[in-house]
Amino acid sequence: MNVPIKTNNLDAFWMPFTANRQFKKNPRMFVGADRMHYTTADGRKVLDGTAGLWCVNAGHNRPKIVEAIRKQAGELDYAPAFQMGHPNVFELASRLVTITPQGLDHVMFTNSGSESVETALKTALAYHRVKGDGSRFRVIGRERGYHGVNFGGISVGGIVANRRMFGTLLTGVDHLRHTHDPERNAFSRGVPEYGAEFADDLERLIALHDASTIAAIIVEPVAGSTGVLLPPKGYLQKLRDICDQHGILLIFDEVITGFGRLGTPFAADYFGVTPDIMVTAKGLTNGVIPMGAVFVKSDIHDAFMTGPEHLIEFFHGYTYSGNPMASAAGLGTLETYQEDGLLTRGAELSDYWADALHSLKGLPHVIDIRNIGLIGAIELEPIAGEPTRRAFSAFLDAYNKGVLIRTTGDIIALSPPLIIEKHDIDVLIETLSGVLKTLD
Ligand code: PXG
Ligand code: PLP
Repeated sequence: MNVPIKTNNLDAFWMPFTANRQFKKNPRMFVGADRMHYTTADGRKVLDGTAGLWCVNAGHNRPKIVEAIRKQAGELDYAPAFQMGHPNVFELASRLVTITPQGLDHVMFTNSGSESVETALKTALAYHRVKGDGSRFRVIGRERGYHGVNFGGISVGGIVANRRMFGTLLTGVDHLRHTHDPERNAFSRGVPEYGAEFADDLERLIALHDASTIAAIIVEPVAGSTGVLLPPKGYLQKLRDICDQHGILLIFDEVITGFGRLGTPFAADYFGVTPDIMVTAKGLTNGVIPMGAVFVKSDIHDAFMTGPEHLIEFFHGYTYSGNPMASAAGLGTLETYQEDGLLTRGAELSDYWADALHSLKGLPHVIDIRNIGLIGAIELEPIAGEPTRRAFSAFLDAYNKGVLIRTTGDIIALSPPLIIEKHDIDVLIETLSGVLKTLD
């Protein structure tokens, strides 16, 4: 039987993290993209102030990436991920570990940030177990943390709306307090001065649970999704020290901060603090083909490499782990980053970026502005009784005025492609200024 295809029916697709009914009444469709701009279905150009969803770090339609994917599709479309290999994934892994912080010398591939988080948590638990330290079964996250949407990730995550519908989640999880302290730190330029002591909250959890039960803690070095919360000066080093003292693994979730976002290859480089496990995705392939990567220190990897050689060392992996198309996109992306110097370009622009953002101080409803590398956030006073409405109006107005921004709660988040030029920053900020001036 032929099923008639009804075109332009928006009903079937249940969109992710979207106000579906609002969208479908008034759809916003992109049909093209090049470098800093999207093209809408009605032919308008929209400046990409968010690098897609924090992932298109090299900008859109980059020839090296496009060509790598085209070529790969015609050569080797898929190879089994388990017990078989293909050259590109080994090349990608080898090249990646030359740019990761020292010691993070082994990498497992996934297909998203969420899967990378699950992989990291499972690796941490299994590591202690293979070392004969199986009583370390707890994982610690942080309030307001975002670690994707799978069960492990929402268990260690701390965004209430992403957790409350989903039952008991993982057991044996606890949370550090978050680091947001607007009374002391509002309108800080870059990393805030106050709050290193928030890391002592880990000591509280250790006193409660005993270190011998804790496998790992996972934090975003800079919390992105919750609305850009920066670590206070000295905070991450303090976490590192406490973890070292107690044999707890430190996991950095660098899904957003990885691949040049802060003006260094990784946030670990920016802060001079190296985790034991580093979770990435997004910028790894410039967002073009889904892929994530989890980097681990050699002693973690080596702890698994025991026993008879014909046996599988770690019972974990995905059908598409390191698949040829994603690996090709990854190689094309790394080449593009290298050619354009994008992993450090943010450092050159970050002062200009900070000045531009902080020029919005004093506009109506603006209660805080935060910046680091090429990330920015503008926090708005919520409309009483109607949280998120004000920022969502700003999002719609900015889109109509030709600029794509992200909002989370009543916070506007910005994270443009790292190829952004000063004149693009001017357009972005001038447009936003116009939006804020007319916002209810
Ligand atoms: N960890 C972190 C730190 C993230 O930011 C994930 C894990 C999950 O990645 P995947 O690929 O499974 O989505 C993320 C993703 C936003 C926004 O604007 C943030 C993310 C994704 C989409 C939108 O807040 N972060
Ligand atoms: N569900 C079923 C029934 C499967 O067979 C598989 C993989 O073989 C999965 C889920 C997991 O899929 P993936 O490896 O793409 O994550």
